[in-house]
Amino acid sequence: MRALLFHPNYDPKSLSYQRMSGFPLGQLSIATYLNRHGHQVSIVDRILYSEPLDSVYERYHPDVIGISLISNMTIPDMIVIGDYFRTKNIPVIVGGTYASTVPEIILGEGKADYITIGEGEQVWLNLMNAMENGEDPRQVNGIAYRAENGDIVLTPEEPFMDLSLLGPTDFTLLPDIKAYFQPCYCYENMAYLYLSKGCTGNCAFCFNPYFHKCKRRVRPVADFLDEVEYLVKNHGLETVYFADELWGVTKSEREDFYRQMRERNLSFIWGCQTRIGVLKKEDIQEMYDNGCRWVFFGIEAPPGHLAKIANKHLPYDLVAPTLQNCRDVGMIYNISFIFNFPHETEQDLRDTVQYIQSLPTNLLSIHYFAPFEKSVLYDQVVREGLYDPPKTLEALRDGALIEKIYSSFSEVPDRDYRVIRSCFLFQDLFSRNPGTKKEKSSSFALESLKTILMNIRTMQFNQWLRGVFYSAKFTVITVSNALFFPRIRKKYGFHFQFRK
Ligand code: B12
Ligand code: SF4
Repeated sequence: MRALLFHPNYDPKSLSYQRMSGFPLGQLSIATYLNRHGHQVSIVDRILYSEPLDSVYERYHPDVIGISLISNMTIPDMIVIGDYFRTKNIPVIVGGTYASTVPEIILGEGKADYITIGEGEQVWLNLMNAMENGEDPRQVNGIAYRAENGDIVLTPEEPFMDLSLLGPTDFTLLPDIKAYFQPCYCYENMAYLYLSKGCTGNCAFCFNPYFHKCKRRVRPVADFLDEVEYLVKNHGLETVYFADELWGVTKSEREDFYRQMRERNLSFIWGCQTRIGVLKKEDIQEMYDNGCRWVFFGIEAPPGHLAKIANKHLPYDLVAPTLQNCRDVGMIYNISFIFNFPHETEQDLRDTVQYIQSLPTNLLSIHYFAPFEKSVLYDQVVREGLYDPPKTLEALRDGALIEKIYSSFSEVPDRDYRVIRSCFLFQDLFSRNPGTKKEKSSSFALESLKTILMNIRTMQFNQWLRGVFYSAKFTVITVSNALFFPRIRKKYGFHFQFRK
């Protein structure tokens, strides 16, 4: 059967310079798997290309189409694509992390025939085979559909697959691989690729415990390195950002990775996300020696009752030493915190500010708590009447998620959050990274500027211009918030600490 998998474009309302396209890894993996099983699957990226749907249809004549949804930012385009193909009586299947958490709303409005829940490869294969053989696709596990009486039915879950059955992803399915490369920190030609899926964490704000069931699975290193080698040798890939939730948890896993890299004589710059408590100083040094130049740690809350709300279970005694070890080794490190947890008080925010300032910080990411569907805290804020959950696609689209402060959650005034967040951002803008001359000379400000300029390669000019405008506005607001509210800074004990 012929299938077409879409990477939908962003809602113009949500456009900023960051709204770029990464490799559509989910669609690539499904397409690779299906093609190896005798189907003909292609990918259409609507972020990078604006070919009209009529012409796409004429070119491919698909039997079925798939649309991926990883956030609310692409809902309008999902509707446009789905409506177009449904008028041609072509079944529409929507999937991906976000779609998996809101099947009732998408199906309730008749915007898809099937939603795949969770990992897509095997479910897609079963669906395509069923359609091809004239069987009822509603017998397939791992999907949601709308029954004749209007009920939304979820079929039994499809078990996780053995990732070694996937094989290396076929990047030749994309017409212009280089269009997906971006600058990252002070490095060029970076792409997101993944070696493992899922994580063992059970954080209350995250949908991952629902999606990956607190399980972490690793692909064969050889498959991953085949992909890197192909991209390095044929397309000039220089830098890899591991899209894994939790990179390299055990020493043996890390050593196996380094050994296989060495055996291929393959060297590239990389960065990853991992957990406090996993890495000792010698491990960080070993990562650095094998090309790693940045590590991301999710801390999210200071020790105490916010940490309990987040259910993060961090070994807090290891936070400062781990960050110091990164600094000593010369590794760039980024730590993240969440503001606006349910019932957060001004004292809590003071504690968070004090805690952050007690750490040897490098880059800092601060998000506002967003109620992600199918997370523990989502259920809590809905139960407590603090959040009126969106019930329509229009309402979902308007829920700006992590960029929005939901005032009903906490006792801290919105302005205080904005000012404190801006102060930390401002501090990052003018601070230097650890590392060699190259990393040190690249401040966050310089890197952001470079990213904006480079995006002109991958965006249409009017999109890019709007992104530049958004960034300029964001910078002006950040700088004014950081400089013009000394009383709020004092209230939370914030003082600037620029890193030299
Ligand atoms: C790389 C990445 C990005 C990249 C590129 C993503 C892309 N494809 O365009 C960039 C940086 C652009 C990005 C942006 C954003 N991201 Co992001 N991103 C990731 C990351 C790290 C990896 C995703 C990935 O490629 N995984 C590997 C593939 C193989 O897995 P997969 O995508 O889950 O695909 C499988 C299934 O979902 C399913 N599937 C996927 N697509 C499809 C399509 C069809 C038709 C079907 C049937 C099934 C299906 O089958 C696939 C194969 O098993 C994940 C975290 C993670 N580790 O998963 C976050 C993640 C997906 N991002 C997230 C978010 C919130 C965002 C942003 C909203 C952030 C922001 N505020 O700007 C934006 C939204 C962008 C958008 N297009 O809507 C969340 C989504 C949460 C949720 N409930 O859905 C995640 C899970 C991070 C997190 N833990 O919170 N992201
Ligand atoms: S926040 Fe990170 S560590 Fe926690 S469950 Fe989600 S992916 Fe895992």
